[in-house]
Formats: sequence, C-alpha cells, structure tokens
Amino acid sequence: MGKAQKLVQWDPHNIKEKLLEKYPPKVARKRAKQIMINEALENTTPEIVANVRTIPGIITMRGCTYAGCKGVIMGPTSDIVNLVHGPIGCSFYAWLTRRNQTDGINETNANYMPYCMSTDMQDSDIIFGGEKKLAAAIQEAYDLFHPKAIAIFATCPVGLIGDDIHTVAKNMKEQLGDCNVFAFSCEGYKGVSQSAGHHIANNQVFTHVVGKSETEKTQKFKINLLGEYNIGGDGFEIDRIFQKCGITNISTFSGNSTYDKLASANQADLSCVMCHRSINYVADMLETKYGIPWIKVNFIGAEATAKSLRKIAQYFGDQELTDKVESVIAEEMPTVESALKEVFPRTKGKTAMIFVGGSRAHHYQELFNEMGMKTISAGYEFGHRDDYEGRQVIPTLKVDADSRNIEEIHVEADPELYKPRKTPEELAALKEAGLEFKTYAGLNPDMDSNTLIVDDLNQYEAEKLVELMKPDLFCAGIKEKYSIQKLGVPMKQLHSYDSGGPYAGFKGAINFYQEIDRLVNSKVWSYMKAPWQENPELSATYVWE
Ligand code: CFM
Repeated sequence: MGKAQKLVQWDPHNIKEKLLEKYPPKVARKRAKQIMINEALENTTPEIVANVRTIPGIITMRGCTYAGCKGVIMGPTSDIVNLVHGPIGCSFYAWLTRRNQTDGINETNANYMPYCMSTDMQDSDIIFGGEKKLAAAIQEAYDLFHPKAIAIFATCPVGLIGDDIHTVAKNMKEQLGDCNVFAFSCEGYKGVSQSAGHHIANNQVFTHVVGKSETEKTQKFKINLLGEYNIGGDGFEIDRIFQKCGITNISTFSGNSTYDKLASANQADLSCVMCHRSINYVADMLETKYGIPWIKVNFIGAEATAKSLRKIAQYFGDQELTDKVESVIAEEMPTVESALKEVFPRTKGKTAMIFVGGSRAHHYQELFNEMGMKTISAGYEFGHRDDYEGRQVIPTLKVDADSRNIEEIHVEADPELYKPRKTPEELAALKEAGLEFKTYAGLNPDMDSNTLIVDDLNQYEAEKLVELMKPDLFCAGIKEKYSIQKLGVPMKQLHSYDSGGPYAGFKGAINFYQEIDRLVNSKVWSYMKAPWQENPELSATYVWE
C-alpha cells in the first residue's frame, strides 16, 4: 500500500468513533474524554482528561506507584541500598528490569544495583506484622555493605497491615549512626499510576538527602540535570557532551547517581529539567529552598541537544563557555548530519506512533522530525494535563482524592543555604533575551492538527489504532511489543530501547537514525501473517478423540 493512500485513508473523528465503538456506553463516555483530536479551537487546544484511574477491566499499559518510586527514581542510585519491604515477587520483578546504568564511579566504588534485596515477607509477617523483620533486614544490609544510605520501599501488603516503616527507619538510622536510613510509603495502590511513586520518591530524597553533602563543589558552570535516568547509557552521552563543553553536572536525578551527587544538588547554580513529568516539583523546591533557577531542556534529538546547550550557556552568560559550546556543536554536528543524510531519503514521509509513560512520547518526536517522519498518534500512560497542554494549566488542575493521597511537602528558603543565583534584574534581562524559566509547552502544541492524542492507551485500543491508521512504526514497551509485531508493524521499545541506545545527545541521534531506518525499511514485516489472518476460525480437537 502506497504512502499517499495511507494518509488520506483515515479521518481522526472516524478513528475515535471506531476506537469507542465496542465499549459499553459508560466506558465509552469516559474514554472519549481521554482521546483527543488535536485541533485548534479558538486559538486553544482542547482539554484532555489525564491522571485519572484506569477503568477496571481495561488492560492498561501503566505500572504501579511502587514501580515509579523504587524502579524509576531510586533504581539508578548505585550506592544507596534499595531494600524492598514486602513479599519477594515485588522485589524480584523489579530487579534489573529497567535498563538504567551506572559507571559505578564514586568514592567507595559501591554499586548495589545488581542486588535484589527484600524482607521476603511470609504469611506470618502479614498476620503478626513485619516491622521486626524489616529492622533485622536493615541491620543485615548494613553489616554486609556498610552503605552510606539504605532506602526502604513499602509494597501493598505493608500499607494494608500498617507497618510503620518510617519509625523503623528512624530508629535504625539512630542506632547505626553512620548510615542514612529513610523509607518510602510507595505502596503500589497509592496513586493511579507510577507518577505518584515519582512524587513520593522525590519528596523523600529532597527531605533526607539533598543538602547533606560534606564536600564543597567548586567547579565552574554547575548544573543539575533533573529527570534523566541513564537508560541505555543516555546519561553517559549527555555527560560526555557536558564535559566537553566545560559544564559541571553536579547531580543527575537520578541516572548514574550516587548518594553524594544527590546530596550536593543544592550546590548547583542552575537546574535543567529533562523529564518534567517525573520531577518538575523538585526543580521548584530547589529554587524555593536554595535559590536555584530552572529551565527546560531536551537532549533527545541533535537539534534539541544543541538548543539545550545554548540555553545553558546563555544562562551563565560567559563568553568562554558560549564559545566552547558553539565549537562543540560545530564539531559534533557534521557526523550527525552525514548520518542523517544517509537515512533521510528512506525515512522521509514515514509515520510513527509513540505511547510511552511520560515525556518520551513528546521528546522523541524531535528525532522523528529530524528524520522527516510524522507522529500521527501519541500519548502518555500517566502524564498529567500539563504534560499535554503546557505548564500554564497547573493552577487549574483539579485536585481529586487520588492526588490528595500524595504528600505535598512544604518547602521554605533554607536559613543558611538559600542563595539566589541571579538578581531579579539579571533574571529579567535573561527573560527579555528570550531565555524562558519555569515552563514547558507540552505535547499538544508540537503535534500536527488532526493527529490523535490518547491518554492511558490500552491494549485493545493500541491494536485498533494500528489496524485503522497503519503506521510505519509503533513505539511503546515490552507489553505491547509482540502483539504489535504480530500485526505486521515494526515496534521499537522506547522505555528500554530494546537492547539499543544511547539515543540522547549527538551520538545517540546517530544510533537512533540508523536503528529506525533498519526498522521501517525492513521488508520482513510485510511477510508477516498472524495465524488468525490465514485461518480466522479457531478449531481444536480433544486429545482423546
Ligand atoms: Fe520520565 Fe523516564 Fe518517561 Fe518516566 Fe518511565 Fe522511563 Fe518512560 Mo519507562 S521518568 S516519564 S516513569 S522519561 S521508566 S526513563 S521510559 S515510562 S516516558
């Protein structure tokens, strides 16, 4: 089927209708509010419903609050012992399943990421309580490793029986003396998705770790990179570029992080927010408590990388840094451009769909644009309305019972450590010169009109969308991978990157161009015939027949 034929084939209103057709009326009404046709309505984009509970019975792509806390935010912390309080399944299935990496370089060379540590609760612990077992496990971890910090994660049963993990952590911290022990009430059911887990994790890291470093960081051009998790080595590539430019990355939250790096975040002079979904509130708290301004950056896409580096240089306003950044861009771009030139004739005009957790469904559109590819449908598993519509909608967001469940911590200027990095006049001058602070635009404005934006897409709708819109590429996660491939459409995992990456920065862009070129131009998919395509009627015989 030719390209032109495909694009004129569908009408978004029609697709939406078809997606909802099979649902009972009440479910269809609810889902209709999460499926949005991106069209201008008197200069605004339509409102989408997001960050609400998945309708029971629907097979969502989401994960749980524990996954967001333990897996996403704390998973990449190499020298903090991650101890899961709960039955072994929660710990085992979270063990090394996210491709965050570490170079293990820290003062102690400690790397606990390959371990799976759990209290392994049994029936009797559920009945009589698991606090003693937790205290014993903390002691055991301490005796084995003598770590700087131990983080404890609550799983659903712990919340249900009411173990007081925070008191256990506090007592053990006092008892051990030289180990920071803190706990997360991140029971899987706590929120509507893993997004709640990010918030719980970040709040505790902010309360118990940030500002506690004993070493003073004296380098020049100090930044924090918030919301970068070093999947497939993305963070290594970004750090390579920073180093080349002479920018000091004090602390990444939390890719390739260590206790001391997180503890030093208050010493940076600028926070750069990459994945706003998982961390925007930390940027605000760092500003309120320590006086560090923040900007939005994106290192997915070569152009986006160059733009982000220029923003950082503009903030510091130092000629030497600006020149260095320009020379690094000039040095890196020719290789990127020649790689792009090679694939462009083959990728131009192809279409993609992106359904990942949060920011990536937006950020990766940059890379596809560079390749001349159109994103015809996208959405987040657990994004909030600001991730779709832009940060300006935050004050208008409804606070429902589920969001109230997540603790909001109150932060004030630190009496000793608060130090405004720029005067109000300097900030105003930078704004005047076009540098935007504390803002991001969201996915909707970047997508073409009449594209389909779907929040919390589910398995049924994913297959239906592919069937109706026939994209050249579908991007999501492992749960969707094989069902989509069986439909004869190539599928790229944008959570784990399959076994590829990095895709961030300049070298990452080259990797991505080549990988996507291979995927969308492979003929293998057109030979695919799912069993039911050849033989739509299922038949079986009993073995005794
Ligand atoms: Fe941010 Fe992420 Fe994402 Fe996310 Fe995630 Fe991830 Fe993701 Mo998977 S922090 S929101 S909770 S960019 S693990 S590194 S790929 S769903 S789009």
